[in-house]
Amino acid sequence: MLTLLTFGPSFEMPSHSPFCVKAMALLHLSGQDWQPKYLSDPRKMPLGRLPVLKTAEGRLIPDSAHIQAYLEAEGAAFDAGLSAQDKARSHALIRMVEGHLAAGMAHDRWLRDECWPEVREAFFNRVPRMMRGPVSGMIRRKVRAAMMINGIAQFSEEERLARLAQDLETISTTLGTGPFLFGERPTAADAAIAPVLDMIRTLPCDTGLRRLVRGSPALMGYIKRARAALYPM
Ligand SMILES: N[C@@H](CCC(=O)N[C@@H](CS)C(=O)NCC(=O)O)C(=O)O
Repeated sequence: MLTLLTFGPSFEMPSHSPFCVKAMALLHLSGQDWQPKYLSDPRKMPLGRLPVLKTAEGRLIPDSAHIQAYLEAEGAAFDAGLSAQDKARSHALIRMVEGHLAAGMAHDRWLRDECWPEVREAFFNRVPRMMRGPVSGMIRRKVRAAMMINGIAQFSEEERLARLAQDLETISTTLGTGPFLFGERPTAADAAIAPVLDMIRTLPCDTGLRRLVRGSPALMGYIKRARAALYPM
């Protein structure tokens, strides 16, 4: 039995990390037997992050892309039937969403004062109440610094939203009439991308980014299909 070391559920999602939900979706699609093990502190993990897959032999595999490669080596064919051109588009889309759109979602979770109280309670609920304020405040300061370095927090609200809207339009255009990004059945791109859209949909406060996703019938329909196919809860 495989064990996925993952952050726990929050905001209608099976984990608060999009990379953990991606790994869950890949495991679900692979048909392998697996179970989640919830952690809140990844510092002792091989890369200091989650998700990490623990194999039946006890090997630890960090990073959702390495987990995907492991499952493929074990026989999963997430992108079966895709042309070389579609595989290239899939790769570029995943990089766009994991490198940019996910940062926009994380920006709204961590840096918006209207969202922060609910995010803090959801993400730090294992920290004793007395310590929750200082611990979460320290981590929030680190996240803010990282988002300035990344650049996502440097833009005005209008500029940031315009850039994120281009990502959403790219996803909608690729989706076309669907049902999934590359046709009739979900592929690795859906496993990586749908959780990020779903996390924008379930942001705990009203943001411009959330309004863009909720205001798109195409994206909302896609998220609903992807939830049912990839991480039924
Ligand atoms: N490239 C990694 C990214 C994983 C990642 O960044 N995980 C974040 C949560 S979304 C993490 O564990 N950060 C450390 C922390 O929260 O302490 C993957 O695809 O798995």
